[in-house]
Amino acid sequence: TFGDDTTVVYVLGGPGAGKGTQCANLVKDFGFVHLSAGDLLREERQRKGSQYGELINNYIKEGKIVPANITIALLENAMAKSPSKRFLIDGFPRKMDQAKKFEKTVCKGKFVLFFDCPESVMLERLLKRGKTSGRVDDNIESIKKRFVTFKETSYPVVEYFEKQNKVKRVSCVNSPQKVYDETKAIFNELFK
Ligand code: UP5
Ligand code: MG
Repeated sequence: TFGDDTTVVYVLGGPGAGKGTQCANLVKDFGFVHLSAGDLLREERQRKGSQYGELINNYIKEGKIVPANITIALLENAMAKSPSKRFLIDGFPRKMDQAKKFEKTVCKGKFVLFFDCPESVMLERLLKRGKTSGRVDDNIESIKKRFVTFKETSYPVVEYFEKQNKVKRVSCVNSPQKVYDETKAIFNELFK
C-alpha cells in the first residue's frame, strides 16, 4: 500500500476523449508519471509467457473490462517500480469493483480528472486514429461496444467520486491546446 506521500490522480473519460494526449502534457509540466491501464494491459498481452495474453486481447476487442485483479496488479507493480510519488492513472478505475479494491489495497486517489466529450466527437477521433493505430479496438464494432461499457459500467464510477466531491470536469471538444489550458489551470492551483 502507498501512503499519504503518494499522489494519485485518476484520469477518466470516454474512449477517445483525449486522456492519453492530455496526460502527456501534464507529465512535462508537473512531473507526474503517466500510467495508462490500457497501455499496461496491451504490454502484458504482448509479454512472452504471459498467461493472460489471450484473455486480455478478447476483453479489449469486446470493449469489456478485464478482471480487476489483473489490472490492479499491473498498476501496483508499475507504481512500485517508479521513483516518482505522483501518478496519473489513466483509464482506471472504470468499474466499481476496481475503484473500491484499488482505494482499499493500493492507494486512495486525490481526485478524478474527468474529460467530458460527446460520443459523436469521440467516434470521429477513434475512426481517424484507427486508420494508423493498429489497435484491435479502433473499429466501428469495437467502438460501439466500448461506448456501451463506458455508459453502463464506467460512468457510475465518475458519479461515485462526484458524490465525494472529488471530480474535476474538463470539456474535451476543443483543440488539444485549449483543453490543456483548462487542465493546466486546475493543476496549477493544486500542485504549484
Ligand atoms: N485527440 C485527442 N485530443 C483531441 C482534441 N482535443 N481534438 C482533436 N483530436 C484529439 O486521443 C484519441 C485520438 O483523438 C488521438 O488520435 C488523438 O490525437 C486525438 P487519446 O488521447 O488517445 O484518447 P484516450 O482518451 O486516451 O483514448 P483511448 O482510446 O486510449 O481510450 P480508451 O479509454 O478507450 O482506451 P484504454 O486504452 O484506456 O482502454 C482500452 C481497453 O482496455 C478498454 O476498452 C478495456 O477493454 C481495457 N481496459 C480494462 O479492461 N481495464 C482498465 O482498467 C482499462 C482498460
Ligand atoms: Mg488512452
